[in-house]
Amino acid sequence: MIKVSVTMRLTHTKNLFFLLCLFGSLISLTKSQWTFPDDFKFGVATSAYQIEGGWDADGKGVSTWDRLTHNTPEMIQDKSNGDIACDSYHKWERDVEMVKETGVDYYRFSLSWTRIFPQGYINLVNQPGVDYYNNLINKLIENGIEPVITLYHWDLPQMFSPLGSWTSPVMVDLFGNYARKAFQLFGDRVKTWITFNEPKIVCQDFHDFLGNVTSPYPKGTIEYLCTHNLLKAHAEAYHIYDKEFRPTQNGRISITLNFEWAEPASQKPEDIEAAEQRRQFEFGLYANPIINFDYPQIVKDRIAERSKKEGYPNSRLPQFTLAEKLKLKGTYDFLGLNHYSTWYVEAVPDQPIGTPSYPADMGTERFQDLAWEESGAEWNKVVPWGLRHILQWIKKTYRNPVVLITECGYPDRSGTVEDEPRINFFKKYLNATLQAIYEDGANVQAFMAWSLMDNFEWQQGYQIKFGLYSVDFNDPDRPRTAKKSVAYLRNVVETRSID
Ligand code: GBH
Repeated sequence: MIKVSVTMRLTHTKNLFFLLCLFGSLISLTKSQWTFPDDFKFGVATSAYQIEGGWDADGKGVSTWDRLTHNTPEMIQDKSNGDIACDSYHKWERDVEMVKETGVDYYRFSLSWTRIFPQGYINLVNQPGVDYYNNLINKLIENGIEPVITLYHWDLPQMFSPLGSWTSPVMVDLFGNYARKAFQLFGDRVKTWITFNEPKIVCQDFHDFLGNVTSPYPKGTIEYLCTHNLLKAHAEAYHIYDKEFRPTQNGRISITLNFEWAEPASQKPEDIEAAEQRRQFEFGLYANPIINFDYPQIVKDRIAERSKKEGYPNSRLPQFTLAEKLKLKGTYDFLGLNHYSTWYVEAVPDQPIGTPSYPADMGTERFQDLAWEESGAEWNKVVPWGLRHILQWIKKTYRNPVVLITECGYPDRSGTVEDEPRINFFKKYLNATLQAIYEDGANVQAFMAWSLMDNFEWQQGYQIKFGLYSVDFNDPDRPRTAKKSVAYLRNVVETRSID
């Protein structure tokens, strides 16, 4: 600490100027010592298929990810699967211990739909599955940790694939029924609910992975049918909670959207516009109907125009009725945000009319700066200001909603416990969060680290590791070891500051 004592006469302008500068530097001194607000919460996150294993244990039904990894292992880069994963189905007590060790307030995990309802429909309940989540929830609460539950983190009952999965409107009620049961079973103790994790990945990026669509499928159409039904299913679950459970359970419910920041590649008006167009296609497509009203205008216009030129009788983007728009509007008690990385976006000429697709509808081009710090995943560059820009943009675009950062994290390939780069990543992204709170007035109320432990990283199998704890996947006991980042996070939570 530098101690300054100054005596001066304020009548002199030069001295006044000096005093102002001194004030300025004192303020920036305190800035690096910002602390997280008292009601700011920290958390760690996982998802069912990525950690649980026990894929057919005690009556669990088959999910799309069980089917996909078993039938087409070549779809996964290391041909692995989540059959055992971290074996959290058996090791849940150790998991709770670990969350406790990190010192955080929240544990965000997801329910495996087919562990509770093996056939997807709610007529058949698998009691061991219900017991599993009851035990986990109770143990968390005993340890002073709040459970945050995601209802759908990508593992759909395989039973629904022949129905067309999310491309079918029947999913709205099927999801509503499942959500209602979850609220009945666990809502007396669970006060924060997330309907869907990252609909963009489910609907725009994952078609080959849903395990439900046979090729060929109508590209440029299926994405929007999925979006449409998923949004309606979200609204259905929200209103079920609102009407039937909120009065007695008093919790909150929303959705988690992923957002990779789109920064204009230059200050040219066309690049500024391109970046905004990209945000609307990647984020606004989901956020706008929920927070504002209907799909974003630019999205509606572009898809309608291209559909027309392609000879479709209607836009490939379905239209909501007025009643549906009104039903969707406001179906959030907070906004769940998953954030990993940032891209520069530039304007490029639109693709000629040809095969319809979501990327062609979206237009624009994106790239990353080679100078940006790398991680263990090619797409995941360390760009903390991207998070700050997102939080500023959300504040401006959606009237400063409460934001819970439900995922943010750093992957490496080694899984080393000496994970200084991960610590630096958290330091920088937490600092960006502090800047957004204190300099920009963003209403961010939580930061949940992805992930509690190394786990099954979807198409990349076990090759990339996001964990605060490492897991030995070669040992049948799946022992977990704290990485250095655990102590770092614990210190952040205790001191409420990043250093
Ligand atoms: C999250 O999705 C998931 O919610 C979580 O389950 C997962 O473990 C975590 O990310 C870490 O991956 O290769 O350029 O096409 C984040 C969404 C989807 C972002 C895939 C990056 C790849 C971009 N991610 N995407 S690219």
